[in-house]
Amino acid sequence: MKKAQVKATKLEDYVSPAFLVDHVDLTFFLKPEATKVHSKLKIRQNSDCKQSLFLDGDALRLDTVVIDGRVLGQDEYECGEFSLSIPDFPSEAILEIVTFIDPVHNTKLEGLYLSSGNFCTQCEAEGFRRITYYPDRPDVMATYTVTVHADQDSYPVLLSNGNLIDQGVEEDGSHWAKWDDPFPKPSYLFALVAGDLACCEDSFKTRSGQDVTLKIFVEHGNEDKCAYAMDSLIRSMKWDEERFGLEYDLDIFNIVAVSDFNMGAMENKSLNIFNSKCILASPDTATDFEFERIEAIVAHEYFHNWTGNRVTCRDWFQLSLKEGLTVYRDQEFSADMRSAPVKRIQDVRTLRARQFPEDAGPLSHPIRPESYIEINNFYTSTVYEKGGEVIRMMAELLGKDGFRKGLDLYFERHDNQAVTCDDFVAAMEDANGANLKHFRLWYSQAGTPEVEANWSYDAQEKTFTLTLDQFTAPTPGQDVKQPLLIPFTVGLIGQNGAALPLKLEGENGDKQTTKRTLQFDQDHQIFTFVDVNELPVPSLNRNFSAPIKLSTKYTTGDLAFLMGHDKDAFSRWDAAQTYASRLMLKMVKSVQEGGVAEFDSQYADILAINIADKSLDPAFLAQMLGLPSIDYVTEQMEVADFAAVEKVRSVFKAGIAKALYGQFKELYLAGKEAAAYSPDSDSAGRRALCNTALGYLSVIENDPACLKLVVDQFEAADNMTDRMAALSLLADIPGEEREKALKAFESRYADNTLVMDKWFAVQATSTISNALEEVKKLLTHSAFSYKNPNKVRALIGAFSGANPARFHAEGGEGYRFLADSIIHLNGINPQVASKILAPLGSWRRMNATHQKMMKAELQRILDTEDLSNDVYEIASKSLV
Ligand code: B3K
Ligand code: ZN
Repeated sequence: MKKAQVKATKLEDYVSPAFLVDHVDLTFFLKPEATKVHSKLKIRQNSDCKQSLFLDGDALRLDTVVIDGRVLGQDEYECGEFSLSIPDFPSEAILEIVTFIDPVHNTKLEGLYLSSGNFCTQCEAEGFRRITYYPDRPDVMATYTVTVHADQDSYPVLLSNGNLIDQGVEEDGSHWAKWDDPFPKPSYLFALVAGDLACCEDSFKTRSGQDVTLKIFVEHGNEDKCAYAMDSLIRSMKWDEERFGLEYDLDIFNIVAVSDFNMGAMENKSLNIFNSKCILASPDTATDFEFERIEAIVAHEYFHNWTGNRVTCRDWFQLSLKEGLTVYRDQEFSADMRSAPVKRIQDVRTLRARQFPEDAGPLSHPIRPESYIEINNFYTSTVYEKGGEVIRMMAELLGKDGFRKGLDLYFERHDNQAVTCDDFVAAMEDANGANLKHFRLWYSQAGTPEVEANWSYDAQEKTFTLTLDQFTAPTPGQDVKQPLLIPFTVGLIGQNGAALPLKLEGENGDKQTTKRTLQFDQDHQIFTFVDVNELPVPSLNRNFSAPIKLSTKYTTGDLAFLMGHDKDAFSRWDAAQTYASRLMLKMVKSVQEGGVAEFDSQYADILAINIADKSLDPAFLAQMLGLPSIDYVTEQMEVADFAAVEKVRSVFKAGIAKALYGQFKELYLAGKEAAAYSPDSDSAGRRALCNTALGYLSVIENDPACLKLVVDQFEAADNMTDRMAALSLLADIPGEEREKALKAFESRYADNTLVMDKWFAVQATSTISNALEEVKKLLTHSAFSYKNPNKVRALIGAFSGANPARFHAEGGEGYRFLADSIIHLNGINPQVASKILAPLGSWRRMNATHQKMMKAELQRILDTEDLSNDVYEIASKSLV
């Protein structure tokens, strides 16, 4: 295999930098094909022994190297493909380097590149080395001064981090701006933008009275789509002050939205750069889900100013230090802005859909990985979402105030430093006098713990005994697992639905708590509750207190009871998920054994009770009515059969629809009476319920009245949420209406590239049998481009990642299509190529025929000439 020479970076090999940089002075002369970068670094030695100065570089053309004013000869340094090293570097010196780069041909979108003709940057994790030679590692923190020269007509807006301190115009038609960032930062937080952009402006007064100018820059014509992002930013700033006492620290905060971006957004100090998808929204172009996502991502990036920028990571193995913590913070923010239980349910859905499979597959890694080939491959659901869960568990164990004390101490100790996950946990411990030694295992142990809960009730003794067993299956490189400290929140529910008191055996006093978090930290542990006066139904892992897979001996009666009575909204919803999956798996089994898939109408009866309960929040009810995904159900099978689950799920859905036809019609019509569109949480919840009801009605076969409801909604909708909801239902119903709607949508939004992404995705995820053929045709559509990550994700990513039954089609054509796409993208944008590879790695869960086909495609990818490290790492790990 040609890639044998690739070297992994290991956490255990970490050594502190030999040289530090105190100040960086950069001057850019921007030209699309040959930008000149003059870098002036104030460098000092950081170790006692004399060493060479080693600088990272990638795709740079070196012009000059100067030390303290003296130009070096070519024999005084070594310039390799990815480095520049200077032997015998003085203990302190000013190093100047001039390089040239080629932004217009930078299709990797890392470093400095052009998006719709505007210059922009992406440096995390290792993009700065594609701008100039530098010790490109997060533990080298420096202050920056940046001067940007560019043609004034083409690039009237010139931005970088920090404050604008000077600007001017030259006689040759160019102009310049000088920016100064007083906060020391690692190179990955550097940013530069130059372009012809429109600006929306607002302001914020911090708690201590500082006025901050807020600006959002967008391509001309999009000025009317910034209001929600701006409002989200202001609410985030306020929330962070109130919840965590964290204030913004400069007079200016800029956001720039660009069309070509590898991910959602980037938290560069005071100059956040966003994928336009995560900024632009209007009722006519964005769905409620997108409004909510914009709010969360704007908040997430803003929150990084403290958790990530002021205190950053020592090395990339510590990525979860900033990402897990910031995910937790943005989740808490959204929970406060919207319905907290619904937010929790959505977050768990995401965790189960993305992180659980990752942790159960070939790419499983701890939230603090120990080795990587390409760090960009580790911006994973594990590091982010499971990392967020680990922070949440700490907050649960220490309590809200304890967690706040820990965070305060963390900032007090580490402001302006690059630190480790251990430093974070130590601050939590020290601020609370707690011992989190055992808890730390969550950072180093991969895999999702499987917890089995058993119980018994002794009516005579009035005791309830809960027995918990935990097991974590081996993951690559970790054969033996230890028991984790799992905060396991429980409640006991009496027959009439009342919460019973929870008193553990041997406990003093009359604890009257009805909800408590058990510290479950052994392989096998027994908890005995006393004074339990009646046979209860236990409610377990409430609010998803730990990221585990729970198996219980609940009877269907218990599940039905919890679906109607559990006061913990998450557990109430989860009972529905468990119940529905169980029924569907039973149906699959019966089909596989040659029988028929029969719908058990008892499930519909319990949903009917929920629908009739007018005290339920519509957003929550919509979640209760939402069925577990095909992936979620299939994951519980020993050998995955996506086609069977898809079929059974649609029978199940149709069964509910028929049984509750009247209720759904009523819900739908009641929801439709709502007032004019507003993106707020309550209105969005009403729409979610209404569209869920429509979703059920749409699967009632041979009922033209139902189909008409969908078509009418599509045609009459005054907002994108309703229009898109109807379109995605129509996309699953072959026929004239489908084609008509897709055409109408296409011509209405032909000029809106973001909306066209939705049009691509809705076709890529359609359940119609020839979805792949359609996707292939769409590759030649004028709005599609392999160079734009959003387009690739909307069409290729959505097909392979969110249309499991078509992707795993019998003949293997889905696999071939994905491999072809990855091979093509490898030469354009390796980061995007490797991000869509994961579905091919799930071969172990398939039958032998599929396994063979999937492995062959992985091998074909590995045999590709000039394979990037990004793709090589994921493909090779997926194949073993
Ligand atoms: N920190 C960035 C992600 C960078 C990804 C680099 N491949 C956005 C975020 O997590 O906020
Ligand atoms: Zn982040």
